[in-house]
Amino acid sequence: MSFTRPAGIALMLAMLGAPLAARAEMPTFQIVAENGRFTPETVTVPANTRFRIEVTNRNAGPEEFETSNPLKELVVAPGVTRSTVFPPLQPGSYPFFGEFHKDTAKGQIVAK
Ligand SMILES: [Cu+2]
Repeated sequence: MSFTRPAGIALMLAMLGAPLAARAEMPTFQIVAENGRFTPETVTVPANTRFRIEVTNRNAGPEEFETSNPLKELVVAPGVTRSTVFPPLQPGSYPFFGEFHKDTAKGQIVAK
């Protein structure tokens, strides 16, 4: 199959645009790491839906946002915001913790 030049460009733009649209529509949830804790400590997300967790670190040092099921590790330098995308989760609760403040930085993602 061959395309005229304008059609080819339009097709390329459409292909580039699709992931951008998916990114914009993905549910995103903010978590702040501060004073060795996460806020909020319970994050409710839609079940069976990919979503993004965005972690802002306001601690003086680095923090690592971590879940063991599914396995996710996100190291965040102080003053930085980083995000990670979770796969669709079955309804249930999924603990997370801060690797560098294990005693205090604890929470859970609740999928419903
Ligand atoms: Cu870790």
